[in-house]
Formats: sequence, C-alpha cells, structure tokens
Amino acid sequence: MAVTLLDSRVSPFGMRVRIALEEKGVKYEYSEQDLRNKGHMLLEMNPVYKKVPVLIHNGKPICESLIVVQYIDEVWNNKSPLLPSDPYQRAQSRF
Ligand SMILES: N[C@@H](CCC(=O)N[C@@H](CS)C(=O)NCC(=O)O)C(=O)O
Repeated sequence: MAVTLLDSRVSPFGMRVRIALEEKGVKYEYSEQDLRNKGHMLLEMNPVYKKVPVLIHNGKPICESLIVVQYIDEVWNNKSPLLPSDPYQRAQSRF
C-alpha cells in the first residue's frame, strides 16, 4: 500500500500525522512542501485548503490532520489504537 505524506517539518499539524504513522509503524514517503511556493502536487491533492498535511494513500488524498489521524487509526487497526476503547475516555482524548 503506497503512502506519501505531503508535509512541512515545521507544521504542528503535520507532526500529529507523523506521530500517528510512527505509532502504527507505517512506512511512508515524506515529501517536504514549500508553503511559500506551493507545488503542483499539493494544489492538486488539497485544492480546497491548499494546506499540509495531506496523506496520499494508494493515490487518494486525505486532508485535514484530525481526519488523517482518524483515517490512519481505522486503516491500520491491527496495532497501537490511537484512542482509548472507553467512550468517555475517548471523548476526553478528543477534547
Ligand atoms: N486545519 C488544518 C491546518 C493545516 C495548516 O494550517 N497547515 C499549514 C502549515 S502548519 C499550511 O499548510 N499553511 C499554508 C497556508 O496557509 O497557505 C489541519 O489540521 O490539517
């Protein structure tokens, strides 16, 4: 399964996604983006907000860091759940 992350090292939103990928042990290609001169790939993959991070999984983009983290948790669900199983604790974590 091909995974690419369009990101910027200084982005705290990207950091969220990088931590989730590391926790899950997902191998991915990292693609640093110049946010002052946005490239074709970023504009094509996130035409709505034109922001990083964008996760590209098997050619399909997922945008917005919290949505990406939830996606990672759902797809790679065989290890390291990112949220507690208890609904209340999960709500607290999300808060
Ligand atoms: N709500 C977005 C925020 C992402 C965001 O603000 N990314 C910044 C980098 S930290 C960005 O791409 N900025 C470029 C711009 O605003 O044009 C998320 O959670 O992913």
